[in-house]
Amino acid sequence: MATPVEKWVEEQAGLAKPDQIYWCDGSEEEAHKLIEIGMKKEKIGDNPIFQELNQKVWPKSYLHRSHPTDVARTEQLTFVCHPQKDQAGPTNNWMAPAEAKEKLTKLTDGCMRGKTMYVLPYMMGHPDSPYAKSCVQVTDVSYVAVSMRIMTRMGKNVLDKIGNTDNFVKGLHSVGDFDPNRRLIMHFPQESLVWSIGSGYGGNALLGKKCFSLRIASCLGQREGWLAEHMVVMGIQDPQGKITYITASFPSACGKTNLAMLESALPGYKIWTLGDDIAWLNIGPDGRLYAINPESGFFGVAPGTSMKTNPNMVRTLKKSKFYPTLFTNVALDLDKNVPWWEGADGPVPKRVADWQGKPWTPGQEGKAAHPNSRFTVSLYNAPTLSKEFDNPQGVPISAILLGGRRTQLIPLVAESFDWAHGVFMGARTGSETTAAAAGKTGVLRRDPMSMLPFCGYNMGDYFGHWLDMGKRLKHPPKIYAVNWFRTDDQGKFIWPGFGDNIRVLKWILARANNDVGVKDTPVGLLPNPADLDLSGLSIPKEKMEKLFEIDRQGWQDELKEIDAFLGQFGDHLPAEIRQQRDTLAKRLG
Ligand code: GTP
Ligand code: SPV
Ligand code: MN
Repeated sequence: MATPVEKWVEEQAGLAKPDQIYWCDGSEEEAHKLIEIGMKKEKIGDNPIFQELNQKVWPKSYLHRSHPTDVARTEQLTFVCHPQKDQAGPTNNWMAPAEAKEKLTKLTDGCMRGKTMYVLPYMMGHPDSPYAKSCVQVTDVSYVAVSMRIMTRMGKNVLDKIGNTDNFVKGLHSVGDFDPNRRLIMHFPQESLVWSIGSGYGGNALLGKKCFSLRIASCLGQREGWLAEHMVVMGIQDPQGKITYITASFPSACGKTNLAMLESALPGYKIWTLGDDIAWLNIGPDGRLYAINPESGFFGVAPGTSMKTNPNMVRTLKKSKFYPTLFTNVALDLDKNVPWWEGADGPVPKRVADWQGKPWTPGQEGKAAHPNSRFTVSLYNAPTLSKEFDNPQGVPISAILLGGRRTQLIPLVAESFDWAHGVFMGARTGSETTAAAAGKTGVLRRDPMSMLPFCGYNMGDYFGHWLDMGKRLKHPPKIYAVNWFRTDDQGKFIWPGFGDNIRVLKWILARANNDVGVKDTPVGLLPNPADLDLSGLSIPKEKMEKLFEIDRQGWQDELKEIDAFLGQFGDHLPAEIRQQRDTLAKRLG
């Protein structure tokens, strides 16, 4: 008798009609075989899927060039297909499930002819974790199969775990013909199914990542009483050796990876990494909030990564424990056969091929590396990996940071008055768009808890769920709004950021221990200037003041934008959020 997994795979194969089906076991040996296939057999246009890089300088590393139209998440082609539109809310694209499936079925019919269907059994979370979920994705490209081995815990054992049950999250993926007009990423929360056609790009194609671990998982979390968040999970070790765990949300390409593994600018402090993109937050038996990272790899932004900004990531990429490491859409130093990107260490190489393989010279129009070029590398390579990473229970969280990319208005750090105010801070968060999603960059939009593109249900209800979580927590973590991105009159970042962000974290630790007081302002509790450790920095006093100024007129304008955004949710917006909004208006005067 076929198991439910086998039956489901057979059905998908019946529709996609691959030449053969290959069940992946997740082993290193298999990864070598898949890379070999990607170098010699599978192609995108004329490009092989993988190109070997200089193994002496970048061990176990391969270059992948994507289809030129397929370089970022495509939010306009992403749908959440609840039975009712209202369940998706005003911030998601919605289509009725039957209509969505009809469209997808047409696009999928025969799409794997002449190809291999890879079956990927994988876990999100440690297999022993009560919070982990078993999943199966099928795909038709070696790049996705290999990426999933890095990003998730993939292996035959997952099939044993699922056994004869129907208890697994389903992912049907095909790159189709890469035609953006025939590209759709659709979610069916009721069936724990993701169906994605026409893209091989990270968030569109590695279905364990945003599609399952955020969009579908957020729906599960709402039903089951937990949160799926676009957050870093990290430990901060102080000079006494005490480790405090926090989570932090920032929108795509706004600093999570950099924060998650920062090298402290202050002596005696050390960061331990558990995750750089996704956190699942559950209430533990002791009434505290516990976080796990369901992933096991980084899919990080390459441009800007260097020994100066993120030395621990450079070390991670050059370490060779886990096979393999992938570079997608970076430029290539043709003389050395090593990856290169804007903001990399050292001088610009003499002969450069851009992300599409064309000759590139400095000063010409367009970047050499795609602004959203990325690396895919195992978390187990990271020198900062926390010893708690494989702890099935996760780590207890003492503070939650909610960030955004704001050149003006939002202070460097503000503590919320209480949990409900913190939820409002998250709900009102705005951020400028980045290259992580297709479309214009630098456009200010509301991005509550950095979840705008990832919340799988009505965001009004999502705010309500956050409020509920706070009420169920015996010891709710403190919530902080942060902003590393304020600029001066010349448009330069005022705050040095990166390793210097430890200074803000140090203040947050001091607050967690009730060691320092605060300044009460209309928008939150700000540090007293003397309590922020600026030793070794030389930021002029008036610039530091700018980082904490309360611009009342600016906030009035902000309030209008907040109102317009929150107004969309109608009855779904919790009364407590309205009250928080009114309190802010009153405090601003
Ligand atoms: P996703 O993987 O897309 O979810 O993004 P992420 O939040 O992990 O983004 P990442 O850490 O890779 O951020 C990349 C961008 O943020 C680059 O442009 C960095 O230069 C910039 N960045 C990160 N940290 C800082 C900081 O502290 N200050 C400033 N000014 N820029 C930063
Ligand atoms: C993001 O865009 O937030 C990412 C990359 O982390 S992706 O996997 O494409 O979602
Ligand atoms: Mn992300």
